[in-house]
Amino acid sequence: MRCPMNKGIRAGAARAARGDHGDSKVKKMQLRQLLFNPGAAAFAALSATLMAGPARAQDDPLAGLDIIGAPVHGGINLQPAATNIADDLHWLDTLLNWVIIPITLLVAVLILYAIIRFNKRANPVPARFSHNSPLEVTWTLLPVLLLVVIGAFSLPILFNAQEIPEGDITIKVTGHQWYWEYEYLDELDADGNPLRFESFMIGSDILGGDNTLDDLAREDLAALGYSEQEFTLATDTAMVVPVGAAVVLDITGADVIHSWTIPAFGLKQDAVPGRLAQQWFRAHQEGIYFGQCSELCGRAHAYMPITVKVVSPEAYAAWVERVQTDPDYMMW
Ligand SMILES: [Cu+2]
Repeated sequence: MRCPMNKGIRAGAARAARGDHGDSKVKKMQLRQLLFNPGAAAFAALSATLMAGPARAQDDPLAGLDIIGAPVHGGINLQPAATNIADDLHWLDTLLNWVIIPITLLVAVLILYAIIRFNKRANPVPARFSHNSPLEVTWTLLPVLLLVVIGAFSLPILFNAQEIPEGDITIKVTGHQWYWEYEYLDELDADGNPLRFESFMIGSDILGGDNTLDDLAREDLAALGYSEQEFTLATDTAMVVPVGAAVVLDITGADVIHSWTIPAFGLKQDAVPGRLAQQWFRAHQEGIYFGQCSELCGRAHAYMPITVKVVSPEAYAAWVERVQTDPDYMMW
């Protein structure tokens, strides 16, 4: 298994080659090793190679999470709802299906009936009337009534999604070509700055891959506990939030318009440069949830997925502490 240090260095080198001057953990890690203790760095790399798998599983506060929010082969339904907003959306979806499916069937039956009953052979002498007031009033009022019913149920759900509560946690989400950046406004890193990190697709060119499921991507997926099934969904780091907490997102774009989406949260928000859009969610089930950038944003639009890990409040606190005290952890 290739060690995390190599990966970090590769990632740092790849970013340096792109002229990316982001203040990343990778660069800090790289510099620290080179400047202070190259020998120890080599030893650390070797022991990390030997220890990475089991050590990570034991120590990682994020270990043992099930994948909940992901597409499945042959699936046609919505992903399981993991927030109150998604619960509401699923309920509304069911209601709309009860409205739209009978209407579609009714119209289809009427068309079929008209084709069979009133074709030239079956009905050689057509009737000459052109108006039927009761019928016209009915087919105008009934749809109006249906729209009022739909509006009465959908508007409260829309307002609930759009009214941003006081957040337990506020995270600034920035879309870049082609990765996401997260800044926890309430949590500090080891240097006393707001906790900030980037999130790259496993196997992406930024991490030294070529956006295909090659050997490197397979290794990294396995090292981070994912299967090949999660390729183009899983990222090296993830947004981590505690279950049950109100999470407020300030979403923006750094270059072009992106869109931050987690289907299982019922959440989708354009990330527009120069604007700050707010969204919120309260996840009610622990697990891993995937999403993908949902605004066509350039060459590697398909390769900037989103991973959110919903954990217990204790695991969240342990993760924050780990991030603050172990600068190498963020890559993992
Ligand atoms: Cu994008």
